[in-house]
Amino acid sequence: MNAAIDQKHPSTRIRALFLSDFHFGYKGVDGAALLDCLKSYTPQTIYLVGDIIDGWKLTKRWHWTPEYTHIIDALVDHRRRGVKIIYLPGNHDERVRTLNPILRARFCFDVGLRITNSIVHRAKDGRKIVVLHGDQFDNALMRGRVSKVGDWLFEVFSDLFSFTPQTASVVVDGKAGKFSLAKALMKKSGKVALRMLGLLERRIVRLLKLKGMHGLICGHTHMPKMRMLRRKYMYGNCGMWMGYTNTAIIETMDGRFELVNWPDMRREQISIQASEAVHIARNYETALIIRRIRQLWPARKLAREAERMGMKPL
Ligand SMILES: [Mn+2]
Repeated sequence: MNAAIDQKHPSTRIRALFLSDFHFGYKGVDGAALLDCLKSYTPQTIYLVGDIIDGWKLTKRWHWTPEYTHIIDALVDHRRRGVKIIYLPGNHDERVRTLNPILRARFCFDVGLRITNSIVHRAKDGRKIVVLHGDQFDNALMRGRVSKVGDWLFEVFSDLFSFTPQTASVVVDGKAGKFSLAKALMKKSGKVALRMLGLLERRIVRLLKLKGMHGLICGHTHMPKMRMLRRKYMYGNCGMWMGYTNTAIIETMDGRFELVNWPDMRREQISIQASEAVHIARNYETALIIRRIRQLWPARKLAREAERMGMKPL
């Protein structure tokens, strides 16, 4: 498959494309399906709804396939054609949230990307849709139930719509630590998982009501969803691109929100070095992005080695 956006490839114009949870660095990413999805649409705006890079995996061990580079190239192609791209970091790529603001601004300018923790998308019919990764709800979920009004008000104001950097720590049993809701949901019994998802939906309704919003689109749970909560609030979950279910949310030109899915197109995963990943990039922005990813999440072994030799990792 040619990585360039093929002019002959029929591409549907849409208002917005919402994608989350690519987890680059994880070995089961369905890059072929994701690339096909990106080539199938010409959106006005692309929202990357977090966990695009799996920094937790990358720092353990560098894993990159040629498809990752092609996907970033395809995004850059869109950008060059005037598509707005907004990146909302998640808990697996949380280092983007804590990036030095000056560095971040410079990088965003260089690659034509906007990075923010949450944003309001205006639907065609005027509805205000909050877009964020979704780990912002984790602390509340882990406590088991929504606590006193004062408590959640404080959380809503401090966690969401804030410019303060957030880290991916969640308090579990009194200890702050890295936490993956998607994993927790998989491990819990069906009943407990359902209760947690129910709780999540209640939290969402509260937030939307409080903020005067009409809907929310997030990722994080890896469970694709498109439904109305209390018949009033739209809740969309982008799902993931880690095989089995490949899903995205689109807003069509006439303003309908739809969950779309792609078949499993996974092929054998070839792992390439960072230098090779940069080398095969067609756009210089792509090379810049991959270099920045490498800097943000250096593999531990490599970082140690570079330090020993007095070098900065690529
Ligand atoms: Mn997540």
